[in-house]
Amino acid sequence: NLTFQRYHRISDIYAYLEYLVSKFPSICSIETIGTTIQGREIKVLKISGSNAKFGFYIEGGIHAREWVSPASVAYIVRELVEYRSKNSFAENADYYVSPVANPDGYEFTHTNSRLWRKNRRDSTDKSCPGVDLNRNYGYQWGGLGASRQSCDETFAGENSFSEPETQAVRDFLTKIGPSVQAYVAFHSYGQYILYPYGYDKVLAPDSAVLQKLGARIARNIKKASKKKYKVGNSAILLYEASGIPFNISRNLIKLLFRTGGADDWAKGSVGIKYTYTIELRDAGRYGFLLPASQIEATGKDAFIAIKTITQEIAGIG
Ligand code: 0X9
Ligand code: ZN
Repeated sequence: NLTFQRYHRISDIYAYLEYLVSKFPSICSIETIGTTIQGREIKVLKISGSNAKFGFYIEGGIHAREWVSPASVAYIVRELVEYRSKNSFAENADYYVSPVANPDGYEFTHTNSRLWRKNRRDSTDKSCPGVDLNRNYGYQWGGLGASRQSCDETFAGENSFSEPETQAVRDFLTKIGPSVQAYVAFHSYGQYILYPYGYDKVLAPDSAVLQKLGARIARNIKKASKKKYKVGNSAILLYEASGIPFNISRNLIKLLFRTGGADDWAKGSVGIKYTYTIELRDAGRYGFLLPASQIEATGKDAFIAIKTITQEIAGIG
């Protein structure tokens, strides 16, 4: 079992998944979808619905330092499995849950450097390791907002899908295929519900639907916790949030778009209709260093998002 009173190492999180499989073998199974550069497994927990009509992919921890993301995804898993009887909406979907999409980076933030973001790829000159996995996906890869320099926090990698961590997700989603109708990536921080695209200020198909559903998620969270989440297109909303005026130099604009994101790929290449990136708590006071006392409440926000999206797709909202 897992406590939500503190942040956990990856071994604890994986042990919790294994525990669920042993205790609930009829609904839970684990697939190792890949291996990281340092040899760690990338695991996906499948939670099967008795009346499943679609697949729902949930990703946490692609950015190493955003600790509340894997913690909140683990919280979601507990609700969907251990408290299943009071969450009957979950029978409508098969959930595929990847709590730690960047295991090497996540462990590095525990052992070496708390604010590390990227994976642990060695750079060619060895001085600046790490690729930003959320700039390494193959939709509009290598454009604005993704660096070609290995020392940068947003280094996109040598090529799209150059990293085993992004290859694993690509191959797995390609394999499970068109049944997947929802993709949610949890990040922190800022309290934003973002929908594609992020590579430029352009709207993806179904944007009106995503805006409306996003607003419903935000309303449900506010009802439950009083916390405010802003909803909008990724590029436009984050641009506005930066407070930078629109008539600025191309140099600055470059910093505001973000190409090669997992969400843009899920939407643009795979065609997953309900694709969101959700930036969890807080709004900026503690940022990445969110106290563990806020894990439960933040996990609840994340769970409300999963519940609201499932209900919408299943037509039981
Ligand atoms: O920049 C990111 O990767 C995400 N923000 S974070 O502060 N957690 O790093 C936002 C990603 C939004 N999606 C795209 N821009 N594609
Ligand atoms: Zn992030």
